[in-house]
Amino acid sequence: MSRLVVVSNRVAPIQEGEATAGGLAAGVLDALKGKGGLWFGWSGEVTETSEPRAEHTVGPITLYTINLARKDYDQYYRGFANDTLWPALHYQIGLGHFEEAEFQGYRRVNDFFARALKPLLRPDDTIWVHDYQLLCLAESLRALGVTNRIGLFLHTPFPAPGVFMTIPSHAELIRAMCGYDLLGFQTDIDCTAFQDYVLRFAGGEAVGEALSGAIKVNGRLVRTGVYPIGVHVDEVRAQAETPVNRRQATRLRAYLMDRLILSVDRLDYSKGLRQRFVAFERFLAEFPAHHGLVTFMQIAPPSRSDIETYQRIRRELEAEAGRINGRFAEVDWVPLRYLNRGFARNVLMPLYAEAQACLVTPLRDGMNLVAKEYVAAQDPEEPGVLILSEFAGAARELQAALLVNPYDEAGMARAMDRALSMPVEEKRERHQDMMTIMRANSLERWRDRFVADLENG
Ligand code: ADQ
Repeated sequence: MSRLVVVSNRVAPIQEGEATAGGLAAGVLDALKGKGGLWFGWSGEVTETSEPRAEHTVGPITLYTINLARKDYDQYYRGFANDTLWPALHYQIGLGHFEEAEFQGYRRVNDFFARALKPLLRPDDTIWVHDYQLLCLAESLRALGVTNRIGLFLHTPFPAPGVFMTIPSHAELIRAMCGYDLLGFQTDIDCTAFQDYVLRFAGGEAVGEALSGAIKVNGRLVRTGVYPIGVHVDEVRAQAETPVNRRQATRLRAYLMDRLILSVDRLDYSKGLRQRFVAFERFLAEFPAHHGLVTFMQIAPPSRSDIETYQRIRRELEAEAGRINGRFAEVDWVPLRYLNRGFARNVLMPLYAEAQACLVTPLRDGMNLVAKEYVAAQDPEEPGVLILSEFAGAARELQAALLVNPYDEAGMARAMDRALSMPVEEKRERHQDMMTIMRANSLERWRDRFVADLENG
């Protein structure tokens, strides 16, 4: 059996026996726990020079981290990855900004990852790379003579070619991505957009049946596929139900009114928070029957706060929250609670279970695991309602949610009213439909299908 080597921008700090964070970290850890293997990435530390830093072992997993120099961090991470690629991948081209030097820094750090990883590799290792920070890593490894199977899973959306082409280095990026053996996407929309670019603009030719996803390009065979990431449904429900967690959530709830609408996001402009706040204001204006009874709680810890666009969205939201509360609050009622910090999963999951509705309305999202966690946390007898953006990857599977367009404030306001007035039978039916799909597309299945396809391709 070949060893699994996972490479991601960050290696999550893990200790043996400790509960781990959600999302990518949980998926990666699961994959590694099953087979054993190596997890390689940046330590999160910025030091004088970029250098290999530490290796330590937790059970069957070896964690290997590297440090980044200030210039590398600025150009690769803060610059090209988060200020050019991230907005373009999320269709926010007006927010992106391109500097050739930052793109060169991105390439330089991908090369550095490859040089630091190569001595650790064995000939039959399978290498699974994660996300938009490392689009060029396979090409860097190939240049060093690495012939192992290398796959990339993109956690973000992949946009339509016309949007991707707004990045001046788009052709070079696509050529580098074609150095992978397998490219995995969250949804058919992302996968088709990538294929469309390669077939129409990069000289690729489809191989085999039209839907096989295999493309011949630059003399190599590249396979593409759709692997929707999921959650551990039973684990989420168990966390939501643990008595001590529940007590904590009930205490939190005691400060709120009868009806709780919850949103949980990283503070990121792709998550549509400003539009959501405005939609909530419209809901309060148009459905006064809920006044005095409803609380909208937005949990959004700052992220990437050393980037200007992120500082701006933070300022905007603070102003909006103040304005909306100023307009509607009463001495005994504050309609909007804006919590600018993260919460541990053992607080978050029971809070999901307590909320009558969850508003997940990104302008674009690769998947959005909050939507799936919310559904998994519900009591099947008395579930809450998921209001979901049609532009979240999760909407491709969770068609039984109340789907909304995040640019349509009136539509979102109506959906809030509908969620709070929905008969319990309808809620149960919708919940059951979503659970059936989520059980089929669990985190285990995502990991097993990707690794099997990469190994057996
Ligand atoms: P993210 O953009 O970070 O991830 P998301 O999928 O919503 O977004 O969340 C990932 C995890 O972070 C979830 O487990 C969630 O519980 C946790 N989380 C989010 N906000 C939190 C908060 N305020 N407090 C505490 N925990 C919070 C990227 C892509 C997504 C894709 C994931 C996984 O942008 O589209 O779903 O990777 O592939």
